[in-house]
Amino acid sequence: MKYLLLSFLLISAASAQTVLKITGEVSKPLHLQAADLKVMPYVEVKATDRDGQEHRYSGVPVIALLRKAGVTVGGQLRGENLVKYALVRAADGYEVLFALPELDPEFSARTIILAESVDGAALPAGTGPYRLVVPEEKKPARWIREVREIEIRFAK
Ligand SMILES: Nc1nc2c(c(=O)[nH]1)N[C@H]1C(S)=C(S)[C@@H](COP(=O)(O)O)O[C@H]1N2
Ligand SMILES: [Mo]
Repeated sequence: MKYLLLSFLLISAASAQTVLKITGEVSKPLHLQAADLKVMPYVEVKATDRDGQEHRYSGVPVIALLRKAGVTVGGQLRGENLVKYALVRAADGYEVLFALPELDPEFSARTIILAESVDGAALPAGTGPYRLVVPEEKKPARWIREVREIEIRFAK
């Protein structure tokens, strides 16, 4: 009985874990759990991986995450807000940066996603649970694996 209770507590604690933080210049800082991401809009994009093959990735468009956190996108992406950027940080300390217009469909024709699956399967350990997929980028250096945080900052 004691062990049953203990495993129940451990399982609840594990499933309540924050998987992604959105911090910095946002009106609503977010500590999202896997279940919060599951109910967000999902899209599928085709992109060419490092192996030179096209794959189907699915996940949440980064713009949807920014809107949820109250980042100045869409009609608010003008004036001084044009010098804000998103710094994306991974479990291994790797970081990549996007200017906000790169992530906003009013500026950019490509949809950058926080992918959670490739060709219908979950991303492998060391890559997932979430990685960015940046379609039409000639090299995948910004396809950051094991994403943990998106921090919005002012470049001044
Ligand atoms: N977290 C994390 N993501 C990362 C890197 C890294 O070192 N750490 N390297 C990047 C670089 S330089 C490349 S080329 C691609 C390689 O993607 P792959 O692992 O799918 O081959 O991952 C990118 N994402
Ligand atoms: Mo790379």
